[in-house]
Amino acid sequence: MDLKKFKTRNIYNEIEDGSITCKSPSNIALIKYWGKKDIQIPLNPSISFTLDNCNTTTTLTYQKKSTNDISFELFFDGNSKEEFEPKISQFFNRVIEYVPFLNSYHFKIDTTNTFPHSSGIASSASGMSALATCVVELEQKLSQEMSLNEIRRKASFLSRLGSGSACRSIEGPMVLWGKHSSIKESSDIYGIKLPIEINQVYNNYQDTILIVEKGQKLVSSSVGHELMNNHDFKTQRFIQASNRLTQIISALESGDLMGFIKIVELEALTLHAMMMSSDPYFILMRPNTLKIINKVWEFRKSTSIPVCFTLDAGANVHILYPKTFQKPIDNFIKKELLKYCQDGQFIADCVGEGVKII
Ligand code: 2P0
Repeated sequence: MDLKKFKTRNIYNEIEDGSITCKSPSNIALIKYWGKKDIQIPLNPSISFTLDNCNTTTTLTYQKKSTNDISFELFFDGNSKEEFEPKISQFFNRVIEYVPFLNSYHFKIDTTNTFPHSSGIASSASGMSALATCVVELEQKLSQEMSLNEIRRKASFLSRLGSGSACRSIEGPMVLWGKHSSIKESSDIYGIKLPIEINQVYNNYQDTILIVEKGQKLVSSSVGHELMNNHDFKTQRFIQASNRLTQIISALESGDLMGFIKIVELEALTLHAMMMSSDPYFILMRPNTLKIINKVWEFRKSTSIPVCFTLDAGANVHILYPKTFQKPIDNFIKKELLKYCQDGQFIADCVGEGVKII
């Protein structure tokens, strides 16, 4: 693997201080990443929709210093957040060999999310991709050597070192991360905009996120990934994910919504089946997660509206559908599903275009 191209080359500009602000979205995987090796190398390729409304805005303020070490302070919604510091520290330590100029600055990181921290929506994808993009923008100010494509690649590459799924948040509307035989540009070390002609039925796809359970989940994704290493179904699961990726690409190109729905729901249930059959085993779905799934199936059967669900590593349910069906689905959600959400909470989101410099 050629990692040299991700190292900072020349620094031309002397910059004392300043700030950079980036806004980066979360993403929802359709083919799931569950299992990794080494430093954030996925054991199977994954595909995601980039989201739009669930995002993190991060301002990175930098000030030149004389010592040569990593130095930062972190503020979340204006308050100092020590509990998030280890994850940021780990990020800086992993990326420093690619962006050694970070050692010459003290950083203040100010971050806010559009979604509530305790809503059960993972903030690592949007948070880490926003921070990584700020870092790459600073490099560009110092060196002015990268093309837009190189900036995106490097932002995705560094994001991955912070959190695997974060590397899928740089671009939109769909991103592929992980080597797959049918797409030669695909890579294990960064995400790429899915290089296929996506059928227009997927334009402006909607994702209503039903908050079944707020708060911290009982088992972290890192532990879940780790448990795949000795999982009984490991070999078959990674082959299956690659095969499903081939199938979903075909459904995305042809506009075969029923084929798309089948793979998306299978992937969601397989992800949770992996958790339920690992050692130790665990369940992140809640009774209301299952009630919602059954209601979605009943509604789809009785109306033939192409709505489906997917799940993240938690109890919340993402309801996915084409924009054309917004009205009947809004009614369905309001009448039949919100009662299963904690405090009736949900987030109306849709596919988006990735990170933005503000
Ligand atoms: C995904 N998830 O593809 C899968 C499906 C959750 C369910 O990637 O350890 O926070 O930082 O690489 O990216 C969540 O795991 O894990 C995740 P790390 P990450 O979106």
